[in-house]
Amino acid sequence: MTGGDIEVEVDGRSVAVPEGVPLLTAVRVAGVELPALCSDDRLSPAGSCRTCLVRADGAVVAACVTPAVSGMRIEAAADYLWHLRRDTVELIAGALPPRALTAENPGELAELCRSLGIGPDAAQAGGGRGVDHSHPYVHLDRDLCIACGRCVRMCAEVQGTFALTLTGRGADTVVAPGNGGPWAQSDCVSCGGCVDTCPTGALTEAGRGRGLTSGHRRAATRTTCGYCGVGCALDVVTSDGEVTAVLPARDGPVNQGHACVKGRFAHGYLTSPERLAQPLLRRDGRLEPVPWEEAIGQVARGLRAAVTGGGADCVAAISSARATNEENYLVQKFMRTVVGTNNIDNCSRLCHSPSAAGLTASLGLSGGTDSFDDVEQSDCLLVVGANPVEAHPVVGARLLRRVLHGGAGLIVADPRAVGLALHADAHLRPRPGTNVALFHGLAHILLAEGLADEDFLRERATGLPELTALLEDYPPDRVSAITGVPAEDLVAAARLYGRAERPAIVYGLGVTEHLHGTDGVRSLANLAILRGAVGTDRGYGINPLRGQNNVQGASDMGALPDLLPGYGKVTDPGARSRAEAVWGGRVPDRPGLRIPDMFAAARAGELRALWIIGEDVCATDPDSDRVAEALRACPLVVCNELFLSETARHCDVVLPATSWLEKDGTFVNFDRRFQRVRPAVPAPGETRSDFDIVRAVAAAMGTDLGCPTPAHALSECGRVAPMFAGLSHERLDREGAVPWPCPHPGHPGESKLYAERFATPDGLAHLTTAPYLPPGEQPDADFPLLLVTGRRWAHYNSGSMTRRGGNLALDPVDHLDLHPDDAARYAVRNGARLIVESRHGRARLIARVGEQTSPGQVFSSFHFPASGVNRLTSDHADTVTSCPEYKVTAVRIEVDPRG
Ligand SMILES: Nc1nc2c(c(=O)[nH]1)N[C@H]1C(S)=C(S)[C@@H](COP(=O)(O)OP(=O)(O)OC[C@H]3O[C@@H](n4cnc5c(=O)[nH]c(N)nc54)[C@H](O)[C@@H]3O)O[C@H]1N2
Ligand SMILES: Nc1nc2c(c(=O)[nH]1)N[C@H]1C(S)=C(S)[C@@H](COP(=O)(O)OP(=O)(O)OC[C@H]3O[C@@H](n4cnc5c(=O)[nH]c(N)nc54)[C@H](O)[C@@H]3O)O[C@H]1N2
Ligand SMILES: [Mo]
Repeated sequence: MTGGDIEVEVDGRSVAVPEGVPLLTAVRVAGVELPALCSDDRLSPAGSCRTCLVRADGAVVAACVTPAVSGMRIEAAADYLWHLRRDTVELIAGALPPRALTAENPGELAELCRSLGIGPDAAQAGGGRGVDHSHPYVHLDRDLCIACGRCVRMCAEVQGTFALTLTGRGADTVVAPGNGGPWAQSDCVSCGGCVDTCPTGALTEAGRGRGLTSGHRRAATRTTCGYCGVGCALDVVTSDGEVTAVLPARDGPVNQGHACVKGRFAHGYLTSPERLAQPLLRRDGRLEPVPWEEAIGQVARGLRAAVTGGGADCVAAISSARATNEENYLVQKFMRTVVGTNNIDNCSRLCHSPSAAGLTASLGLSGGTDSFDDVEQSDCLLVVGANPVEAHPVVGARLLRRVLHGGAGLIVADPRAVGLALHADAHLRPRPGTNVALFHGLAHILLAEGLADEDFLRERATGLPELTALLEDYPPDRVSAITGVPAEDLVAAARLYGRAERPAIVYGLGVTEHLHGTDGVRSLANLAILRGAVGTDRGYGINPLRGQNNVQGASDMGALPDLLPGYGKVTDPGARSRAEAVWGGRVPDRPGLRIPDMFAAARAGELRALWIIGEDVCATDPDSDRVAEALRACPLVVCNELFLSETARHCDVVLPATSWLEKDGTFVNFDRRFQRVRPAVPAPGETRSDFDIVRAVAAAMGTDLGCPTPAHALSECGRVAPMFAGLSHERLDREGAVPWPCPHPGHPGESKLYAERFATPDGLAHLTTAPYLPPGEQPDADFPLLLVTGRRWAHYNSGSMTRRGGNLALDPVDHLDLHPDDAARYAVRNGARLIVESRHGRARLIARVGEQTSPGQVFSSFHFPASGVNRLTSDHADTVTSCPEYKVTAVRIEVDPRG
């Protein structure tokens, strides 16, 4: 018994439980399992099905909704109670058609009936209420619905979407989408939670995922999702070498049984007829299938010729944040030791490179400061320039839960009315590109109102006098003029953050993808430092929602032009010699080219070979017409791809690669956890893993790269990078997830950073005094609207995987969101075909009129390369890291005269 526990008696046995828990819990503690068809541990109790009847202090009650009171005497196992419960279950089953209890429908109700000796003939109802099969992934059979409401509560309480309701009366009550129309047109975001909790099979996964038994689940392959950086643990059920279903793991450390439309359902790409199955080689201008040996030979000869002709720095590679740690480790090792150049980068450049640079400068390490489990405990969440409801849905759902049910305050800073903003205590809508002014404005108020932690600032931080002087220029009225955020909202938000006991900052690309993205990250970190809310028990620091499944890992592994595995600088002789000792070769000491510099070098005729591994640069890099120009100018362009992407079309050699469901290795998620990736299905056609491809190219160039398996590669990486020395596949197989830094095998990893000191050279947190500077582009008379680009929930980046499967039905095109005022001004109807032009290029998008964006601002996704959104974006980039200014482009729109 612990403090706050009470004692109750269950069938004569005394048990201790926390006061107020439902009797169902107490009975389970006593070892009696009750049927409970409307109950799910993750949901609030409903007490609607009456199958968990017990007798408590003389009265028969539903155990799931009756709170335990000290000294209560509960009867649970008596025969007469089992009869009562059996009768109730029989009554429920009797209202269903026979198919409810057949072997093809192995749900919780069917299993319960079997265990209670209720035969299939108990279900005799006629049915006739019909089905809703409008949705690509979730199917409803109304006749099997017992109106237990689990799906409705799942949608509201776990997912936070509120898409479902119960309609009808009495025996006709049935689940329905809240909009009253078909499921496919509802607010459902296809997380699959309703299907998971449905006890009867009324809600099932469409297609092969129907009718899974516990046996299927036990035989599943545990892996880590290969879409975004949340790092959901998934159990992949297969049959005949194909994926049948992907189930979120209940013991997944981040997802805790939840998933989203991508990880759970977007695996149709695996078997797409467009999937590349053979290497392709350009001959007479056309890409033609060739045997592997020939393709690899061509790449090896091409790379050697480039080095011979122009030196090692004429070769560059872009490694993939979609690929594993081990693959990224090997790619950078190949470039540094076999080619002899530091020209290696990854898509972190386009994404959170300002986080890496900014957090390192302010606090010392290139990662978020706290685990998400801790962040979730915060009493005040400041979510800045991130839209987790769409881009990190499992995190979005957890944050929403904390706000709606856990009492945390929420401040959202985003120009758009994103999902979380609807539930925020304060929603600040800065003009895109004005973050630095916004954060300085908040800092000004923290200082002015005495909300800074003076002891912390004295002992653990540096730069306060300089910052105090700078902040004089950022009083609320001036900041309001720059950002457009009303001064009183600034004050309200600063007070919420400033007075919270344990505030946490969570942020996204709305901070980084700007001309002054690194200044944005650093001035945001200022707020946590001012409050002493980082590296202490007085807050949960500052945490980027890293984007790709393994973008943290790709950088951790040294797929960067200036940094080695574990973030040793290539210019640091100590770091180089540690790597050289393990690799047995010289490591070049000159930092290499960043992605945009690679393209510039190609256009200038200075790059002779470029190897692109899993990035569709022609679709997703900015000013994409100029990217295509760079590829055309480069004599040898090779890519590893799943599909004939926009980039692959420009390549000389295309190597068909395996994807996350087909390979072995590890990913690092957004809160720095290493987790295992395991092949669930065999590699299709002649595809090979990026790991094997890099090794084969090295072998063809006469070098054995070592690391015969991914497990060897991670171990070797631990020898180069002390912060990963404690990690191995074997350990991760045993423990599931381990965060870095993890310096030795017995070390648990540090989920919270900087408890003792910051990892900066002087051990202090560094406040920045970077002033606000305007964004690279401004609207003017010719280009009067400000375009922000970003994500939609159903698609993933270039869309190469999510466009090939059911997600296409959920969201078939890139839309341009615009405010009704602008729609009226430019005579644009909802759904109109638009031509959008910037100073750099032109795109075609479908108008969506609504109030999510402010007047004068428009928003579009970039998930359909054919729409050409990245033709619009400019080559302005963060002045520190070259991260593109994707979030600010001046555009004009017109309705396409062709209709
Ligand atoms: N469904 C889906 N999920 C994804 C992805 C996907 O493509 N689709 N991609 C993954 C990747 S690679 C990444 S990096 C992450 C990105 O995840 P997020 O960072 O959440 O994504 P974005 O939608 O690009 O941008 C976030 C927000 O920044 C806001 N914003 C723009 N400018 C400003 C500004 O000046 N100030 C402030 N405060 N906010 C601003 C935008 O309005 C937008 O809502 O998502 C990952 N998850
Ligand atoms: N306008 C605009 N553009 C943006 C952004 C924005 O906010 N606005 N965001 C930027 C950001 S944050 C990012 S991260 C980039 C993402 O841009 P990309 O990295 O180009 O996008 P992805 O679609 O994730 O995937 C890249 C390619 O890798 C392939 N692939 C998937 N898995 C594997 C694998 O295991 N091996 C190999 N070899 N290939 C694989 C896919 O088929 C796909 O073609 O986009 C950037 N572009
Ligand atoms: Mo990203």
